[in-house]
Amino acid sequence: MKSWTSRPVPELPGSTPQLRLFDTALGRVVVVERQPEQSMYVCGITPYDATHMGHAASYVAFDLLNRVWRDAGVRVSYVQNVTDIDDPLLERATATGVDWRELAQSQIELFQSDMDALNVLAPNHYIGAVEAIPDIVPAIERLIADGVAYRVHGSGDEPDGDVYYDVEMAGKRSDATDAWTLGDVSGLGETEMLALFAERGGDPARPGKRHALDPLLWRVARDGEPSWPGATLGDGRPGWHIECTVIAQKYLPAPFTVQGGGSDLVFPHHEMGAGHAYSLSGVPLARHYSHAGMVGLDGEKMSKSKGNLVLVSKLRAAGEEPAAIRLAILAHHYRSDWSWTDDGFAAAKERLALWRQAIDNAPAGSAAVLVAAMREELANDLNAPGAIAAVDRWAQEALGSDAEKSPQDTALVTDAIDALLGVEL
Ligand code: 5CA
Ligand code: ZN
Repeated sequence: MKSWTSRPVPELPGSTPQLRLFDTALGRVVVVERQPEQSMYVCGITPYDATHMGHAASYVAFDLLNRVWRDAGVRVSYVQNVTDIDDPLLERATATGVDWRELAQSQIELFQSDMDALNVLAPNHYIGAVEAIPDIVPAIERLIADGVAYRVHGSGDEPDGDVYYDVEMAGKRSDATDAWTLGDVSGLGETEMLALFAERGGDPARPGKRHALDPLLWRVARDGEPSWPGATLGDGRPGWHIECTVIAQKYLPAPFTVQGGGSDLVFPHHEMGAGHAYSLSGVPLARHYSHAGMVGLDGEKMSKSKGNLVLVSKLRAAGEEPAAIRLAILAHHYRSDWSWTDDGFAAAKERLALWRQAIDNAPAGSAAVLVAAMREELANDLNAPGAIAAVDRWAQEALGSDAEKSPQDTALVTDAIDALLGVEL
């Protein structure tokens, strides 16, 4: 699928500190080993309602990582999926009387124009679940052949043949130190897992499963649902976790550097994806798992059912500047849960105006110090609020200073705010 187009990123002089990043699976900040090429997979949208502030914040978070790596002169191989077939998309299409393909297409276009507006660098590969089906089918066939996946008999309204992943069997397959067992990514106990599994698309009570937490790999065709050829699996459509696993394995090295998404993806999505990948390849899917906090509205969870989604496209249509939206997001550490508020947005607009007022006043020699401070903050687990505070201090000084103004420093600060924070002054 076609991706959007990245805007150019200015190059900055000087050297960069080594990146430290919080790793969800290890539960602590780790040093990310330097490599000439880094690779990341960031879970993409399910295109039935794009792009609310929570989505936007998760992509801006990993855009920071992308920018920190690029600033260090590293090539970044970046893959993102789009879940263009799944239950929520079909349910929304049915509820609104829109063809599911048209709904997906329109929301993907909206998402991409939002990402472009927010200056989020584009992935190298943007891959739909539907286009990945020819790769997903043989992967599931292999899991069945290896005894870590099984077909479930039909019961009630359910036909024969849905395929599930056997979490217990998969966890026992290897005692290598890097082998996957259930809980390795999320660190959760079974009771917590069961609750989240049911909440986030799993079907713990499906009759015939070996374990309540076994996730769906292949759903055989039902009347009125779209389906694709599945070779020995029969016509059907893929489960959610195998989609991301297969796309990541096809387009990225094994293991790739960082698997990213919002914290609601830790379990079951990234847990199961790590299991599928290990079962398929015998090596971990990713070296590190990284998750962005959840964004709410005025202290409440942002959700369709509450009708409190803040959409990037709506703000843009109301004439709000995307750079201010981005700055409002970056004012929160990517790992914290936070709420979008009118006050927060107003503060971001004021800040942007202040930076613009200060930029032509750059005192000679001030820019290199600021760039070093911003890099140090971002290398410390992508501390954007720290980097913003450094720019704030610089701007106050620039406005209050009667030192000699330096066009070179103005240019460097402009470039640094653009390259590192993705904010164009
Ligand atoms: N298509 C799957 C991933 S493969 C999916 O979760 N799609 S999504 O549209 O529901 O979410 C897209 C991304 O936005 C995910 O990383 C998700 O964790 C993140 N996200 C969703 N809601 C929020 C929220 N309220 N706050 C922060 N991030 C969110
Ligand atoms: Zn995913």
